[in-house]
Amino acid sequence: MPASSSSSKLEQRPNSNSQNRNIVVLAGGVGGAKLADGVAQIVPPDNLTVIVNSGDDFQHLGLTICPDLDTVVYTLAGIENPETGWGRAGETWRIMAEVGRLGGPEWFKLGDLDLATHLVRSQLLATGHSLTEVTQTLCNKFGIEISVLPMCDQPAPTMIATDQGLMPFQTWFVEQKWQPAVREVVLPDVISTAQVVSCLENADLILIAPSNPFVSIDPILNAYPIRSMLADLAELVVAVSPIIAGEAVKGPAAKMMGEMGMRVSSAAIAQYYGDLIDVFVFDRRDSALLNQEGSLNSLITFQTDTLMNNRQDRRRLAQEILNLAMELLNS
Ligand code: FO1
Repeated sequence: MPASSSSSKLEQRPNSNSQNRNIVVLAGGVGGAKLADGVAQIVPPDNLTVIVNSGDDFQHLGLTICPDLDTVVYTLAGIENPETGWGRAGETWRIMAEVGRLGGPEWFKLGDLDLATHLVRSQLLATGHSLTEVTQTLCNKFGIEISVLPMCDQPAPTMIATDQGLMPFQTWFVEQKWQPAVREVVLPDVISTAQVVSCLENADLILIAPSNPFVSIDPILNAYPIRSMLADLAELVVAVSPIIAGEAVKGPAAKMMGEMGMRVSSAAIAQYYGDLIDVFVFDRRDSALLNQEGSLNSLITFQTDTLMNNRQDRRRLAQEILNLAMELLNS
């Protein structure tokens, strides 16, 4: 909803702290997973839902691979690979090596432990379970109590229109190492799930994680009716910038901005989200730039250290955002 309407919206909520507010995190891969883990360290599991991009899902080696969902699940379970942020810690690669020896594709690295997730998920999907149900099953097995929901149950493949033609997201991102210049991100029309709609209806606070706005957050918003629910409902929407000092914390967000004709800055991210958000959280290193660009109108802004190098950083950032949000919700 427009930032200018935020005060009337804030008045609709009774006083309380983050312990009994319903919080929803919209997340892509690594950045989303880290912020979700920070919030999960503070908020009781029943009050937290993470809605995850499934636009990067694809079929590979006959299996359904859901990279962002798995990154969120592994991170919340504390078993993510600390070097890459995706995949499993303590991974071995015997099957991939043998796939390569037999002439199979090796460009997308699937570790032996990670492959077990793809095998079980693919088998459950093939026997009629929805992606939402399968994700719940995997969360239970990994001991995750909070609710992790895919943005939709239908396949929702993100396509990237580049100077070398239209290609599936993972072809562009991993196989082509996000080098072909991006002209446009092409998103299919998909419908979200009853579970997503219900958690958004009950949300007090929605956090848009510092994930890539174009290939991680937009696919979620594009799953009907998520974008209109964020615009129309009375919850507070807070976005965290994935850009620090003109660079993406991880991945191609900054490169894409340049290629799509945007300024590469935190302010441009805030303007991109526009009326959808009430509060914009950005890194201290960008304060001068944000003041210079000075076109954020009535948006509430909050500056802090947004880098999350360890679990304490995740918790600190989440706590600062929750403190601000509770102050606004209770004012
Ligand atoms: N990213 C890579 O850059 N190279 C890989 O080989 C790769 C394998 C991979 C396997 C499982 C998984 O869950 C994620 C994986 N990723 C890999 C990351 C992933 O493709 C991207 O980070 C996301 O799709 C973008 O958010």
